[in-house]
Amino acid sequence: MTRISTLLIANRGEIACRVMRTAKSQGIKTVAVYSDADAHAPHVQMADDAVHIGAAPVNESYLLIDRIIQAAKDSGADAIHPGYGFLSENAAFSQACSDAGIIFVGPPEKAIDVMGDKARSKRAMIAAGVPCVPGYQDDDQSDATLTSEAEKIGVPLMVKAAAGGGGRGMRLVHDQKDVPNAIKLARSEAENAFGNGELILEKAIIKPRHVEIQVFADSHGHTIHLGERDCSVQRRHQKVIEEAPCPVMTPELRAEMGVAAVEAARAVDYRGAGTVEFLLDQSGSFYFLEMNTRLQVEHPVTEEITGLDLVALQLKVAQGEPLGIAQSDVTLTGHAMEVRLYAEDPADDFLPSTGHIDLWHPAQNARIDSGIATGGEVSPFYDSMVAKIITHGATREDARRQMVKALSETALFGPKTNRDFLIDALERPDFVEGKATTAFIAENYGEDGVDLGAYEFDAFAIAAAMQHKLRQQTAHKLALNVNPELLDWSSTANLQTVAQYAQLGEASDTDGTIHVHVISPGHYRVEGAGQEAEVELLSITEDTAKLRVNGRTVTAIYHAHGRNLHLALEKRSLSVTDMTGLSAMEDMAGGGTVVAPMHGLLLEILVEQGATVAKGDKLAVLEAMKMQHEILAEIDGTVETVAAIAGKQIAADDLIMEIVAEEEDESTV
Ligand code: MV4
Repeated sequence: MTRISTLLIANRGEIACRVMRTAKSQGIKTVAVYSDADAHAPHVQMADDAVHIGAAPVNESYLLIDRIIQAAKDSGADAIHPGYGFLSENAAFSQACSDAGIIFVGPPEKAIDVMGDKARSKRAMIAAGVPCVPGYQDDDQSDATLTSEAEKIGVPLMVKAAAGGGGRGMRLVHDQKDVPNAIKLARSEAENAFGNGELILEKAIIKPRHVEIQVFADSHGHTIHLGERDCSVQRRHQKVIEEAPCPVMTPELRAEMGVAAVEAARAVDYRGAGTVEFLLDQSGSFYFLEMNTRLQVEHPVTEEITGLDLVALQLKVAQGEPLGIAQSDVTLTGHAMEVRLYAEDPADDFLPSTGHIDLWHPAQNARIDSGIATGGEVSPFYDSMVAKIITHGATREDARRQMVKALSETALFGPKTNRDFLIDALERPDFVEGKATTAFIAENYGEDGVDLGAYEFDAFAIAAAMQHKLRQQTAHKLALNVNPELLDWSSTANLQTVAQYAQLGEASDTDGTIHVHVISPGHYRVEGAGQEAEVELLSITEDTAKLRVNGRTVTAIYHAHGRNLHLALEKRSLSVTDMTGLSAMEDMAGGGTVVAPMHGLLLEILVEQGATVAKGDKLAVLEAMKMQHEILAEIDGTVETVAAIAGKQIAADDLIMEIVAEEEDESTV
C-alpha cells in the first residue's frame, strides 16, 4: 500500500474540480495543470498548486504526456488522476506514469489496450462468456471474407471501425447490395481517422437502449458492480440525459447484466473504476458494446443511488487498499438523473458557443458539478460541456421534476446553452414515461437544429418591464439630468414609455415595438404585437427578479449590460436589446456619442473624421445575427473622431464615433 499525499489532476473543467473535492476531503494535496487559456480557470483556483503546461490547443497542453509527467515531478505529486477524455484511456500515459514511479489512478495498460480495440475486446468478451452482438471480428479483412460474413449476419448490419469509439467510423447498412460500398467507405474513413482500417461487422440492433454497468475492482481479487445507468438520450453520440436505475430494469436483468460486466472486467484483469456498455434491445436481450476504462462523466447518478463516492473508491484502490465493499453491501436507493449543460446553440444545429461568461447562476437545490465562473470564458479549444446538474429523488418522477425545477433556477449568460432544450426534452411524453431509446432525440426533434417555438408575449412583457426598471435605476445611480417624465417616480399617472426591442439572435416574434405604461412604481401594463400583459415587479436583486405577470408569480434570473438584457425564465431564456435606450443614453451623454446598440459585426462606416452630418444621416451598418442595422445620426454636427474599425466585431456600447453638435452651447459636464 502506498498512501497518496499529492495528487495531480491531468484535466480541467468540472471533472478536475470534482476530483479535487474528494482529494481535499481526504487531506490529499492537489495539483492542477493548465494551459494558456485556463490560467484563471476555477480548477486552477481550487487547487493547492498549479503548473502551466502549454498553449491552449489540447495537443500543446492537456495531451502532452511528457509535460504532465514533468509537472508531477516538479510539484512532488505521487499520483495522477486523468479524469475523462484527454489521456484517461491512453495506455502510453499509464505506462509513462509507472515508468516515473507515479501512481496512475486508472486501470493497468493492458486493460486499456484490449478495450481500446473493438475486435480484440469482442474476442476477449466472447471467450469470457459475455453476450455480444452476433457478428464478425476476426483478422481476415479481405473484401471477400467481409462480404460473405456480412451475408451470414444479414441486414440491418453495422460496419464499425475496430479502432473507433463513440460512434465514429460507424455505418448502418439496410440492403445487402450496399455492403461492399459500405466496407470500402468505412475502411477508408477508419484509416483516415485512426490510422487503422480494420473493421468489425455486427447485426444492427434497432432502437436499443444504452445501458451501462459501473464496475469496480481492487488488487485483492474483488470485482463488483454498482448497478446500471441508462444513457439512451444522446445526440450524435453525445450523451444529454443520464439516469439510474434504467427505467425498464428488473432485479433479474440487473443481476444478469451485473455478472456479465464483472466477468468482462475480470477477463482483462481490471482494476479501478470501469464501465461496461451494453445495448438493451426491445425484447430485453443485452449485448456487450465496449468497456470504458475511466471514470465517466455520468458517474454522479451512480453515486446518488449508491451513496458511494466513486473518486474516493478510485483513490482507495489506487493506493492498493481493498475495496471494502462486497456485492451484497451495494444497495440502490431511489432514482437519480443527470443532465449535461452544453455551451452550444440548439437553434443553430447545436454549434458550440463560446465567449465571456456574463453570469453563471447555478440552482441552489441540486448537485451541480461545474468548472466555470462568472467573469470567465468558455473557450473554443475544449469540450462544450460546462456543467452537470444532478438530482436524486424517491422515484423517477420525483427526480425528473426536481431536474426541471433545477434547470429553471439555473442560468448561464454569455454563450448560448442547451438549457431550454433540456427542459423541453425532460417534459416530452416519451421521456416522462421512461420510454426513451437511443432514437429519442431524432424522433422528437429531427436531425438538425431544434426550434422550441415562438416566445409567449409574457416573456417580452417581462423583458420590457425590467428594461424600464433597470433604466430607471441606472439613471438614478448616475444622477444624470434625465427627463423625469421617463421615470416611474413622475407624479403624472399613466405615463407611456415606448420601447423598441430587437432580439439578439432569435427570430423576432413582435414587430419590435413594445409600450410600457406605468400604472404605479414597479407596476406596468405592457403592450405590443396586439397583445398585452400586466407586470408587477415584486422584488429585485442583482441577478434575480420576482414578478407577477397577469396574476402569475414568476422568477427571472437576469443580467443586464448596456442595452442588452439576458433573461432566464422558467422554461425559456431570451436576450433582448432595448433600442430606445440608445437615444435615451445619448441624451444623457449630451448627444453625439455613437455606440454599438448590440454585439455584432460592424460592416461599414459611411462617414470620415471631419465630415458634416445631419440628424438622420446613415453613419454605419452593423450586422447582428444575420440582420443589418443602420446606425443613424441623432444630431446635426461634425464627426470629431471615428473610434471603431469597419469589418471588425464590436460589443454592445462600444464607441463607434463622436459627433460634435453644431451649436456647442450646452455643456453637460
Ligand atoms: C450499435 C447500434 C446498433 N447495433 N451496434 C453507437 C456508438 C457506439 N458506442 C455504438 N453505437 C451503436 N452501436 C449495433 N450492433 C446502435 C448504436 C447507436 C447507439 C448506441 C448507444 C447510444 C446511442 C446510439 C445512437 C445511435 C446508434
